Formats: sequence, structure tokens, C-alpha cells
Amino acid sequence: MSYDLNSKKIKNREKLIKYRKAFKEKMPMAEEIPQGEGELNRDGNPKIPPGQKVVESWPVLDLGVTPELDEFNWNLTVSGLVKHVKTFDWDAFQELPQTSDVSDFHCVTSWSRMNNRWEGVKFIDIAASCEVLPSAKFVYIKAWDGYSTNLPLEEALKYDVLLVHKWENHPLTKEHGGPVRMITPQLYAWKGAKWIGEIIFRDYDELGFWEKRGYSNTGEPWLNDRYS
Ligand SMILES: Nc1nc2c(c(=O)[nH]1)N[C@H]1C(S)=C(S)[C@@H](COP(=O)(O)O)O[C@H]1N2
Ligand SMILES: [Mo]
Repeated sequence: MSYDLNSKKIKNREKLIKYRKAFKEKMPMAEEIPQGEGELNRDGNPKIPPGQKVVESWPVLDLGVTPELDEFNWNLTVSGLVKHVKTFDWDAFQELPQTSDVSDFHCVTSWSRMNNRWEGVKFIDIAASCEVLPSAKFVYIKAWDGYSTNLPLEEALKYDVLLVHKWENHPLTKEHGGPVRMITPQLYAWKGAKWIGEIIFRDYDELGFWEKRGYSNTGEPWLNDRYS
């Protein structure tokens, strides 16, 4: 097998990289990429990614098992390429810097829920608290229902990637991954594990549950990058 540098997928990705660079440097943007509809959001992407429909309610999507977790028995272990391996219980998690943000949630099955108000901890603050080593390049995540997902460290460290425990000013419900789940607003929502249990920093990539079953490893909503 060999890759084709002229493939649409690689060309589109190259365009997106150029576009993001131009947006960051406030340079004129010639290319009609990324795709989508609406005003540009704070990341320079059209508000609604291509092929998405905005919903008002928040659907539940998972493997069909809801682990019995609450503030008393939940915990999160951070390991791999870190200086300090740590397990956070609810109290330790609450002691991390708390933040709030409003962001959009895009499911690959084509619904988007916009302007969600979240409270929680930035992924980057967890990474800092465990002192991630420079050799770490990927993140592998395990959840308490047996789910897993993976992402490049660079994506996980984006400012809006959070481990949330409140949605719209209420504790995150069990069905949506409470007490604590991850969100990845700039990637499809499957990259954000509900009932998050383990974060492992690695120098190699391993496909997670859906990535192994044909979902794209990158999952970029504004490239319509759904399947591998
Ligand atoms: N632990 C776990 N996390 C998960 C999933 C899952 O099955 N188990 N499904 C993913 C998918 S495909 C989506 S779209 C979102 C759905 O989150 P929601 O049910 O809160 O809408 O969670 C993601 N995180
Ligand atoms: Mo999804």
C-alpha cells in the first residue's frame, strides 16, 4: 500500500493547515476551506460544519451501558509519559483549576448541539499537573463502560478541550457521562469519552473503539472527515 499525495483527503488537509495558519496570523484567506455554513466562529470555522443539523435537545449516544458512577466512586488515572502518575478522585479533581466555556458539540451521526455551557477542567491543566514528558505525542483514553478513543496530543491540548462535570449549570447527568466526561469541540464528539477513567500519554498512536471500526482517525468536522 502506498499513499497518493494528490488524493483529495491529503489535498484537503493541506488546505486546512494553510487556512488555519492564515487565520492565526490574520492573513487573507484565499482557499474555500473549511466547509460549513454560517458566520466564522472563534476558531475561524463556519458555525455549522458540513452535513450537520442543529438540534435543540441533547441526544444520548453510547454503547448501551451506563456505568454506575457517582462523585463517591468515580476516579481518573493519568499515566504513561508523565513525570507524575496520578489518580484523581472527585475531591482531587475539584481542586484542579476550574473553568467554564461555551462550545458546540458535533456528532458524526450528523446532529450538532450548539452553545453548550460547560464547567470543568481544561485537559491542558490536567496534563500540566502530571507534567507530560516531551516525548508524548498521542493520547489514549479509556472510559468506565469499556469505550476507548485516541487523539493526537496537539488536539487534546487545544484550549477548549475540557473534562466537564456541569452542563447548562447542572451536574452532568449519568446518561451524558457524569460525573465527568471529556469534550472535544473541534473534533467529532466520539473523541470525547463519557465516564472518563484513564488518560494515557504515549509516543505512539493506538486506535480506539470507533477508530478501529471505520471512523476516521482524525475526525475533523469542517473537512467532513467522518470515515477512514
Ligand atoms: N464512554 C463512552 N464515551 C462516548 C461514547 C460511548 O459509547 N462511551 N460515545 C461517543 C459518541 S459516538 C458520541 S456522539 C458522544 C455522545 O455523547 P452524548 O450521549 O452525551 O450525546 O459520546 C462519545 N463518547
Ligand atoms: Mo457519535
